[in-house]
Amino acid sequence: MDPRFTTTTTTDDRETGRKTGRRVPGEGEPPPLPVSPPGIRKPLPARLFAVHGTNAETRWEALRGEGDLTPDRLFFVRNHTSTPLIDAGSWRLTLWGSGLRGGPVSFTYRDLLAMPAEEVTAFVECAGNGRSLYGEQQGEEVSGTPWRLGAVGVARWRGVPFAALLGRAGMTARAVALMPRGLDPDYVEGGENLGRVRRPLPVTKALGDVLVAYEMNGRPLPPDHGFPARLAVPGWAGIAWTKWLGDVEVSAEPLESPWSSRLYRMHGPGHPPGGGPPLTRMGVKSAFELPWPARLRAGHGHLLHGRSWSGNGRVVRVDVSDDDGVSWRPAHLHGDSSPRGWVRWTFRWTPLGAGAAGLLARAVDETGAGQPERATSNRLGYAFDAVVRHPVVVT
Ligand SMILES: Nc1nc2c(c(=O)[nH]1)N[C@H]1C(S)=C(S)[C@@H](COP(=O)(O)O)O[C@H]1N2
Ligand SMILES: [Mo]
Repeated sequence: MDPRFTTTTTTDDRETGRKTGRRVPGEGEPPPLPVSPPGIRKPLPARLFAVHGTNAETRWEALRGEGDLTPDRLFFVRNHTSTPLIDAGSWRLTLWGSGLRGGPVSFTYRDLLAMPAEEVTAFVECAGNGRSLYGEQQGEEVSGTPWRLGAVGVARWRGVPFAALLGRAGMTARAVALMPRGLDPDYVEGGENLGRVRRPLPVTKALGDVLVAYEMNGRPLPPDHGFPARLAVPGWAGIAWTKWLGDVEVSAEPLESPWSSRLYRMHGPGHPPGGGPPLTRMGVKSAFELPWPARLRAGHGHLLHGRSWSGNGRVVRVDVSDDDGVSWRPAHLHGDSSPRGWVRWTFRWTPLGAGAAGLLARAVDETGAGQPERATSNRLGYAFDAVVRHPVVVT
């Protein structure tokens, strides 16, 4: 038995989601007990978030009435372990490795703030967003955090172009791989210690539109989102967006980690042995700002709201169906989709009879990519990009 619990009884307080310890008279001070979920610092009211282990998923109905940017208080959190509290004064970002002209080069928080900054409005989305739909819609068993569609958020990120930091650190033409690494605790999976979260980033992407971001929506990054600095990798899966960035290996040789060699690849029938290529760009998705299931009155006109986004660029068209995809009507797009963010849309719908119904939305982006009827099966449930049937109860 865990020795921390030998002198206390533990009750699960369902109101607060906290574990509370009661002292046994005559014993020593009770040790600090874990909160639920362990390691996320911001409040996670059940109205706004669904908690899955160490992660918190945004409820789509909570985005109703919000603008293009997802506020921090609604932004999903995907933590392999827990949010570290980092002192910006003593923090250093160190670049090192065989791809640099000289030895390691460190930057302070003040160094970053003093460098020329850029901003990008972009979504960050977990590669596993929509994973539970593999089961719900396709009857496939997959493993991983059972997100619905709330592992995505859009923010305005401000920071230093990664290219500028690599230049200052003396990256040479021999560099072929980068390995950004977080300062959060080691990740242990099935008894195996995989070390700190790290995943190779191709030099070509790093020299493109990647920022070492220190602001989110005009404020310093909140602790849960990577304070003091994280990568912003527009269009790419969240795993590339290293939070609590501590160091970057710059290598003249290719690099790999469990997050590139095994995780974040498509495995299973139809994929190469060992998995497909590392996942990078996210596909096209759409979601309604409605509870799951939604309850709507029959015979009333409802103005439905939703959002669509794509890792390839702007969303140019969204259609909605209330008859399981037999017929489609265009949604009204509000404003121009930002190329790296999402587009908001509305659709007027008057359900006729009471009973169970479904609403489908599908988007097309500027490259012509759309949303298929079925997503590509894979054992770890990544990259669910199919049209989602949002369940509705008409009353
Ligand atoms: N250091 C570190 N960086 C990380 C992670 C992590 O656990 N540790 N999770 C990654 C994953 S899988 C995702 S989807 C995004 C989530 O970003 P958010 O928590 O700010 O929404 O952060 C990425 N960066
Ligand atoms: Mo993720």
